[in-house]
This record gives sequence, structure tokens and C-alpha cells, in this order.
Amino acid sequence: MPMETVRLARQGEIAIATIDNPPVNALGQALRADLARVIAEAGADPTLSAIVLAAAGRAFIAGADISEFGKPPLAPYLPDVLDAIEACPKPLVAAIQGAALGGGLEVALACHGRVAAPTASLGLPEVRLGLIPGAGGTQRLPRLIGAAKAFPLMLSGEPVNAGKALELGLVDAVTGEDLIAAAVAQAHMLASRGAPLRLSEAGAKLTAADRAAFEALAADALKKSADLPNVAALIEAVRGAFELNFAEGLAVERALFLKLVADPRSAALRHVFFAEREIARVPGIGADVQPRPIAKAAVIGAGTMGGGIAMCFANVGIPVTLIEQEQAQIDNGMNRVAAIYEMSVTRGSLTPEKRDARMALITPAVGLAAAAEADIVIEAAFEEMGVKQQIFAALDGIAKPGAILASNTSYLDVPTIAAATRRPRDVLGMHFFSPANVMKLLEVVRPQGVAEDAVVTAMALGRRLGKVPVVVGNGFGFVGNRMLEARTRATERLLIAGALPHEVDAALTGFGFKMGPCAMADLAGNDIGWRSRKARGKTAAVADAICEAGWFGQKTGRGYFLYPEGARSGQRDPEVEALIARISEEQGLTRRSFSSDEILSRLLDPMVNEGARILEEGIAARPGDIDVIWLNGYNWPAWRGGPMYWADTVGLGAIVARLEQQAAETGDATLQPAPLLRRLADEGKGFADLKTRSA
Ligand code: 3H9
Repeated sequence: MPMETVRLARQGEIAIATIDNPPVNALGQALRADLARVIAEAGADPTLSAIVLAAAGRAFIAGADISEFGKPPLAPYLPDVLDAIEACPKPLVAAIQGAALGGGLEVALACHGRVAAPTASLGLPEVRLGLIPGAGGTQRLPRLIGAAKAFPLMLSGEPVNAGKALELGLVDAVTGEDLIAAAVAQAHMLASRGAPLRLSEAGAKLTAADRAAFEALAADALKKSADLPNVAALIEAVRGAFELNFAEGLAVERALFLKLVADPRSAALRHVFFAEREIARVPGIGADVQPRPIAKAAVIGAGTMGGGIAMCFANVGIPVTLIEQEQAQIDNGMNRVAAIYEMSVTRGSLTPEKRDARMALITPAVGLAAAAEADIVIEAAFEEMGVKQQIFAALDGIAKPGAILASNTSYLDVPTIAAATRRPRDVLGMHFFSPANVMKLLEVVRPQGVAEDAVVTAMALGRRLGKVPVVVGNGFGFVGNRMLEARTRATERLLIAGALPHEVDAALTGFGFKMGPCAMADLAGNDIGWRSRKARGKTAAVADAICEAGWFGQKTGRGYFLYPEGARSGQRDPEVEALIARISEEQGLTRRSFSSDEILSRLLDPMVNEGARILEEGIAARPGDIDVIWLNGYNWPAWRGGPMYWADTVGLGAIVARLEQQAAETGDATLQPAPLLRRLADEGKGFADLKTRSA
């Protein structure tokens, strides 16, 4: 017999219904059925006067069960269960601790009173899954707090804490004392008042002024996200609260919700949701391995990267020593950090007090000896093996036993760095992305032989720093940059074959990226790739010629594009276009035009191919890990699910055929489909079929 997901107890005349559906009380079919049954029973019990709806565990209710979406809906449906809760003849009070999100908040809105613990976090995050609230949220929330306040909550998906919820009127009370006792008191009070107040019958907040304020916000939202179907749907549903009766409004909301659930964009966002949770499970490392405590950190190198990493620590309250070789260098580094914080203060996103507190947590120092106290040392020095080895050899004699020694290298071999120490089990890579204080991605590079708890520590620390940490294997460029290089080579091939920089970029921005590869290279500085190629004895005809002309990108006012004073984006440069045409001619190629679709597949197929090799080599554990990396480090559009997910939607057979054709056309062996890609295509499978739950 399946476990019951709702327990019923009583305190005198009050029933306490406790939801218990670990881990986060998601509203799967069993819970919906139990909830409907328990509320119907309690509602019909003449010895009861009111009901408290509480929940066990760390969350109140995390919302609908996302894993049920995309499958045929199972009765009882959540909107119907909530209608029954609201229609209960006895008052129901929600006792909210932890997350009340999506359908979870909608349950609370169907109740007749709401009491929250300080740990409560309330929100309607459906928008992040490409959806809108689908169990009455778009109708009940505007009736509770007005559409002008409700709409921004639903549009951002950002949850609010208990204090803010009270201020908004989302909850009736917040208690730091016994939550159940407070909810029981509220239940007694409502029972003594007679008929429960039902939000479906409330309308006082839906005034003309509220409508006008909502319409202004809606117009602005549409302008900013015209291409997102759920924003228009959200506006339509909320507008229904003004124009339709409750039942009609609910029907419109339901129809819109079901349409959005079936949209491939929502399916992609759901894939991302689960992939971002899967990364926490590191293959081969048990859930019982504990992280080492991290109370103090040190960062070596106060350049842009090192400064940004130090800020990550200070931002979450971890004291950090920022180390350079000379006083002038550390002064520069600290000034740069101070200037970035100052910018946040000017923009209003940071208070001067918080800025001061954060600056106070960063201690500047000269010389590696200052790393002696640190529980973790992150090296962000010059990207050269000799430099790194020297630093790690010195650190070996300085750092305390058990300290994690991490390199922020983006390409170099981590075991070779570790070999400079006598403690390779404590050495790994922590690859931050620029700007380190902003970008979410953290590649945790796990060389063979590193201690399991060192990896777990880096992962836990990454999450504490607000990052999305993904474990990757050791290998040139790890995952993200290795695939980026495949795209960079593809760009070069396209330019020489006949496409122009603005056409290449337009194909990618049309796909949903914020920037194309040429604009991105111009922003990062073309000289960076040039230097790296030269160090490895590699060439790229167009990119090299642009650098030889001194066109390093935005910082020099020209690169692939022209950046006249005050221009917000690059403009076509006839000289660059002529230079590219000359290179095509020198290589004996007749330039031809490319459609946007063709450019896109020529840019993305080689990345997928490289991703397949990365999986074969075990550098990434799962296709979803690669997707998470591209979403959080390289601005891959979330609603496209990531490169490996995208490949599955295109069909691996089609990608194999296109790669073969390109390989034959160009004679470039790297374009030959990877064995894994070919095997999956032959079997009619996708990367998703590889997905395994790891230990
Ligand atoms: C919705 O409600 C639609 C309605 O309006 C209308 C319906 C008709 N479903 O994140 P964690 C799993 S849309 C299924 O690591 P935390 C998660 O996969 C929904 N599973 O914990 C993980 O599993 P595993 C709107 C879910 O403490 C485990 O629970 N709601 C769901 O760091 C632990 O998760 C949302 O979008 C779910 N809804 O954070 C909220 N939620 O261990 C989504 C979690 O196997 N959830 N799981 O990997 C969250 O934001 C966070 O999970 C939460 C807890 C803050 C609650």
C-alpha cells in the first residue's frame, strides 16, 4: 500500500493536516489525491471547526511536480483540488515554513488564512520554466494584493521572504514562535467569524487605479520580452482578473498554462531545472563524503580575475587575503575591486555600509607567506605553466596541512601543476569565468588522484559563493573552452568560405545568444586568442591577420567590427571584409553566400561533436553537465536547453550527416563525427538516452 502523503491529527476542534512528501512536498498525483480526500473528510467532520494545513520537512510545498509535466495530466488536477480547498465550509489556515513556490503558494492562496515562519520564502517562479501559474495564482494573487503588486512577482519569478510577504499582504502574520500554535490560533479566530473569506469572491483590490498601474507594467514587460510567449500569456491571464468572473478567469489561465506546458521552450527549461540539480551528484563520490571547513581564503594574483574571485568570497562574508608580488600591483588590484563596488553603490544595488563591510573582508598582502592561514588558496596568476609550478611549489611549504590548493587555470594541465607539490591529493582546478564576481559558472577540475573530500569541498564552496559548480575532468580547455574553441574554428572556416562577420553574429543572436562570436572576440580582446595560438604553434588566417593589423577589438576601437566613439555595438568594417575576401582568394576558395540556418549548423554542429568527444573521454560526466556549463558560462539561451539538448531536438542523424558533408568539403578531420555521436545516431538515440543517475 502506498504511503499516505498527508497525515491528519487534531488539537481539540482544529484538524492539523500535515503534508509529508519528501524531499520538498512537490504536488504529485498521490499528494493531490490525498490532499483532496483529507480536506473533504475534515470538512465534513461535524466535530471540527477549522483546519490547519502544515507541512513536514524543509519546504512547505515546492510547487507542482515538474517531472509530471510533458506527460498526460493525471486526475485530480491541481486547480480542482484548490477549488475544493477554497470551497471547504470550514476555514483553512496555511502554516508556511520554507519554500511555498508555484503551486505551493497557490495552495496557500486557496486557504482562508496564512501564517508564516521567518524561514518562509514565497513566490510564483513558473515563469522560469516558461510557464505561468496554472492553479489560480493569476486570479487569486491579484485579488489578494492587487495586480500591480502581483504581476511583478509573477513576471520575475523571484520569491520574497517572510517579512516582505507580510508587507505585501501575502501572509496575515509572521511568527518566530511555534508556527503550528500560531496557525491554530488564527484558525480559532477565523472559525469564530463564521463563513471563511474566499479570494475567488474578493474583488476590492481590483480597482481602476490598480488596473492602470498593471497595464503600464504589462506594456513595459511586453516591450522587453516580446519574444517570450509566457509573458504575453501572463498578461492575458492577469487581465482576465479584471475583465472576467473568477471561473472564466481560471479557465483562461488553465488553457494558457496547458499550451505553454506543451511548448518545446518549456520542455527545454524543465530539462535545465533537473540538469542543474543533477550536477550536485558527482559520479563515484558518495553523498556521505563531507566537505572540509572553509573559514578563510587566499587568492593569488590581483588582476581582473583574482580581484573578482576575492570579491566572490567577500560577498558571502568569507575573509580573504589577496596576494601579489609587489606593493604597486596589490594597490592596483585593490583599487580595481574598490571601483567595482563603488559602481554598484552608484547604481543603487549595494549600500555604502555593505561595500565597506565587503572591502574590510579583503586583506591586501605582498608575498605568498600571507597564504599560511587560508583553508583554501586559489591561484589566479599568469597563465603559464612555469609560473604556476613555481607558485604551487612555494605554497607547498607555506599552506597549512589540509588546505585546498586550487588553480584558476583555463587551459593548463592540472596534474602537472599539482606535481610541483608533495600534496597532489589537495590540488585541483577551480575555473571561474570572467567577470568572476558576476558569472555563475565554476568548473571544478578533478584530476586523477585528487582526494574526494577536496572535490566535495570545492563544490560546496562554489555553491556557497552563489556559483553553479560543475565537476569536469582534466583536459585541454576542460569542457566550456574546449567547445568554444570548436566554435571559434567554425567561425574562421565560415568567414573564409564566404560569410561575413555580421552574418555569422546575426545567425547566433537570432538563435538567442546575446552576442555572436565576432562581437564576443572583440569584447574579450582578439589578442588573447592570438597569444594563446602562438604559444601552441597554431594559426587562424583571419583572426591572425586582424591582430597583425593591431585591431584587437573594442579596446582599440576596431576588431572584426568598427567601434566609433560612443557606438553601443560594432559596425561593419569594409577593410575587414576586404581582408577576409583576400584571404579566401589566397586560399583558392570561391566565396559563396550562406543562409542563416546553414551558418548556425556550421557553428553549433562542431560544438556538439566536441561535446560527444568530451563525454567519451569522461571529461564531462553527463550531457546535462555540458548543457549547464554552456548556459551559465557562455550565455546559451536557457529555453534552448543547452548544446547537447539542442542536438537531440535537431536529431543526431541530421548532425552526423551535416558533419560528414563538411568534413568531406573541407578535408578537416576534426569534423568527422565522434564515434559516440555516430553510434547514438545509428541507434536512433539521443544524448538524453545516456543519462544515468550517478552515485
Ligand atoms: C508549478 O507549480 C505550476 C503550478 O502553478 C500549476 C500546476 C497545474 N517538482 O532544489 P533542490 C526536487 S511549477 C519536482 O536540490 P533545495 C529536485 O529535483 C513549479 N521535483 O533542493 C531535487 O531532486 P533530487 C514551481 C522537485 O533545498 C530535490 O527536489 N516551483 C521540485 O536546494 C531537492 O531540490 C518551482 O519552480 C518540483 N517542483 O531547494 C520550485 N522541486 O534530489 C522548484 C524540487 O532528485 N524548486 N524538486 O535531485 C525549487 O526551487 C527548489 O527545489 C526549492 C528547494 C527552493 C524548493
